[in-house]
Amino acid sequence: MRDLSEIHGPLVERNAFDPEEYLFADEHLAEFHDRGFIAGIPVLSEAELARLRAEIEELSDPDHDGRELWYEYQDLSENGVFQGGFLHGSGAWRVRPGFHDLLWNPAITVRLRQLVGGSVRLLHDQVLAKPSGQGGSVLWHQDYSYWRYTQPMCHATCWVALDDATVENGCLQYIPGSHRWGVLLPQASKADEAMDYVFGQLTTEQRAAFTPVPAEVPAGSAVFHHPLVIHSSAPNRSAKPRRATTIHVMRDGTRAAVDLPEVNGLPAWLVGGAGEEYPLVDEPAGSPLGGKFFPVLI
Ligand SMILES: O=C(O)CCC(=O)C(=O)O
Repeated sequence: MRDLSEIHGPLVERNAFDPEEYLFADEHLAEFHDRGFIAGIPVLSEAELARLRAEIEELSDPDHDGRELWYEYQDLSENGVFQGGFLHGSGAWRVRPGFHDLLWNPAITVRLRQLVGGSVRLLHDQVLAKPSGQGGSVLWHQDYSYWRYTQPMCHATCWVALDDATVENGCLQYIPGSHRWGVLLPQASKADEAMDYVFGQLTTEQRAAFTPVPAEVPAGSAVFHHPLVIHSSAPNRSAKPRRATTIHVMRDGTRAAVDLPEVNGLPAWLVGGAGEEYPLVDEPAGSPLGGKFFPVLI
């Protein structure tokens, strides 16, 4: 099938829009800066939601058309970095038109531009689907601890609920204010080491302030979060699925810490080069990120 990452812009042309319509109000921005996230922002129409749900259904079949285009794909039988059954993939925008066009949804891009303070480039997307009664957990982590290969840190994430996300089905949980605690090392890979990993890097005051807050949001709405806010999600213990997709972006002009070779035609960053601990420096040695896999979204 056609690789949709060749097309930088929506496949289905959108009506002209007024950015003012989507901008965060001052009090929302203040909440984001205070807590490191803001939850429950409507971003999808009913038609977009239905389309993404239908596409995720197709993508859950490991033999789907376009399987070879994903950056990473773990079906439910693989544990990968997640615990228990979990469909996880990165690169859905290359594989299905709904996920492709979601990247240019102004209800998302206008707000991301506001958060990163300039023109926005895709870093990568993710599909995260926890089936009913078995879907796995995501351990406490900061996103930027995996993204040190992109510098400086001017990143933001939009996580979009494709089902109502609740405590019971494993919604995101955040530690408000933890985006001010600095950059942690990448996450431990085993659940029983996860708290040691986080707590081992925190001060006594930070440990005392480690109070998770669930971000329950309705289907079709989003949570926007800061690259340093500590978050996790618990297994899906409900009788319903918890499907979501996430868009991670960086400000245009972000550079690679160092240039890495390609792996199977993809920048090595996108296929597992992420766990390295690149030192944060004023002048990264690598090139500005751009080209086929890092389109400008707004
Ligand atoms: O969907 C989830 O459960 C985890 C998502 C996440 O960690 C993220 O979007 O940064």
